[in-house]
Amino acid sequence: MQPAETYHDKGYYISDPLFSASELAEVSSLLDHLVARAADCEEMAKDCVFERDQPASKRGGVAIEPDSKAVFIVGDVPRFCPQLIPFLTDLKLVDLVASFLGTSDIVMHFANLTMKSAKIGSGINWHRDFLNKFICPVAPSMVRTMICVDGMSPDTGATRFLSGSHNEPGQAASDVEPMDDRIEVAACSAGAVAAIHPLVLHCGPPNFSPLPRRNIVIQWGRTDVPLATDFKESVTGKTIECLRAEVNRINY
Ligand SMILES: O=C(O)CCC(=O)C(=O)O
Repeated sequence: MQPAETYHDKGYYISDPLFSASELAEVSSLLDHLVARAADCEEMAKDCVFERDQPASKRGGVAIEPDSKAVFIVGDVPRFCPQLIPFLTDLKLVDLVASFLGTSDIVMHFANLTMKSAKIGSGINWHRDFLNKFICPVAPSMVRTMICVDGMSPDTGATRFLSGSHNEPGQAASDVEPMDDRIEVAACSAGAVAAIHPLVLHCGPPNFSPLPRRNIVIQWGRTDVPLATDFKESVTGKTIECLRAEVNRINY
């Protein structure tokens, strides 16, 4: 099956690794610096969600220090780390997105780091990405991709999908049975890309393992479908060409 067929059939797709070991080492080091700055940079902290602010119920009741600097989400990563943009706009990734959206006229909506820190990384409840109140198009013609920098395993809190639920509007997130045999675990190697259909139900358990699980989540949309929301990140509505040109200007 072609990636787009799997994506439309199951509501998600997991690729083989798209990034080489040296590319991943560079991304990993950029993320280490980003996360280290997050807690102490006031400007960045405004765009972050910290583990200390998440309810303990999202990590199985495990308590953490009130001054813990562990981040759950770093928002607008291209703004705080433009060196990541060449990876976020990698042609192999962009080609996949174009095949899922049925057009190469695509724009980025946002990009964040969703990090499940070692031992205390919060889980994510069952949900659909469309509708959302953050950055959302008027129709469900968007896709979220995740660059799985560390890969994902059941132990590190791999995303779980209710396969086929993008075609079942009547299936409520709150009614998913834990033993439903349509639940599939998106285990993957470091450097793989996971794509999430806007209507598929997905969730993820906490990360109690000694290893971090870092995913760069990028939401993409079609150029011809406007946003229904007002909020904007630095990349919102920008094409690949525009984003790459900005990086070239910075490097020049
Ligand atoms: O990080 C994950 O495992 C999933 C992220 C997610 O659920 C989302 O961005 O909608």
